[in-house]
Amino acid sequence: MSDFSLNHSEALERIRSANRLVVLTGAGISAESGIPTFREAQQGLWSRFRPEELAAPKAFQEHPRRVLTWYQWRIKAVQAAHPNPGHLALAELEEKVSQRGASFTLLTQNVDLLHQKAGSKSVVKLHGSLEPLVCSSCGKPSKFNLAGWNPQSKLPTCQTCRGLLRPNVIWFGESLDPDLLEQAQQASIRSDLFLVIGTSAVVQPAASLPYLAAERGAEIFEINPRTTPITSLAAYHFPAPAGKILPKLMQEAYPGAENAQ
Ligand code: BV8
Ligand code: ZN
Repeated sequence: MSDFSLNHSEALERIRSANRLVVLTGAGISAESGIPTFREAQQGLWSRFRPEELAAPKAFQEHPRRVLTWYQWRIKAVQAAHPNPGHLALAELEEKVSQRGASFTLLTQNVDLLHQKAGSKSVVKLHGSLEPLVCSSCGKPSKFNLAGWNPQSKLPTCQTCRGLLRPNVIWFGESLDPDLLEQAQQASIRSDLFLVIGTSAVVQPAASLPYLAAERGAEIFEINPRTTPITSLAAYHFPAPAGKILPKLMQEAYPGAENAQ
């Protein structure tokens, strides 16, 4: 564990006084909502596949039924899930930061829309969202309900061009939306405080964003029960689950905050 340059009260002061606060979240912030993290999503039935072998265009071309069944399993997990105190605390933090005229940007790698459900407003969905499905040929969004699809029945197709429907996510080997990536990079470069929460920080180009921030002098805080490549960059590492530590941080930084535990 590398030593951290800030003590706890200094960390709280930074959160209270940041002018341009950016947060990058990964699957870990949804773990306490019962959604398996990306690495854990390879449980049981899926354990014989690596995420890169399911969340990729080649997998969809060669085994569309397998890929859609995996996404159906993930969509059902998300439909059964609710925002946890970590999501709610981030929505509260955004409100507090905006109230004092400072800027707050939430960059998420997650595709479960739980930040939006928790009330977060300025969310940049770097990797898209599980629904609505879109046509893999013409890109048209579809209202098709994958959760209710029978995996033994015919593959869902586009009503306009008969192309196969797919989740509206960015797969490995697919480029992120250039405008969203630019927005995320600009926010990171301008940030003075950058929180990295619940990500193993291996997937590019999202994992490069904290480095962009640090290069320009931003302070990096990390919330993760484990260490990651980012930990060595962090001025402060909270080695705890986000759903526990974020409400606590909010309570300490803003006594009387709503979502405190
Ligand atoms: C691209 C959507 C250009 C789909 C996902 C360098 C530059 C550019 C690209 C690459 C590069 N090097 C390699 C690449 C290729 C690739 C890549 O990064 N590969 C990795 C494996 C090395 N990148 C791409 O393909 C990207 N495209 O760059 O386009 C291009 C074009 C053609 C050819 C080359 C390049 C697209 C990447 C996006 C992929 N899509 N998701 C879907 O969800 O189905 S990525 C997916 O995996 C997630 O969205 C997420 O981003 C990632 C998983 O990461 P995490 O969120 O961190 O989750 P993980 O389970 O790993 O970790 C959870 C963490 O939480 C752990 O640390 C754990 O300790 C912690 N935790 C657990 N519980 C808690 C907790 N923390 C807090 N509280 C808790 N309670
Ligand atoms: Zn179509």
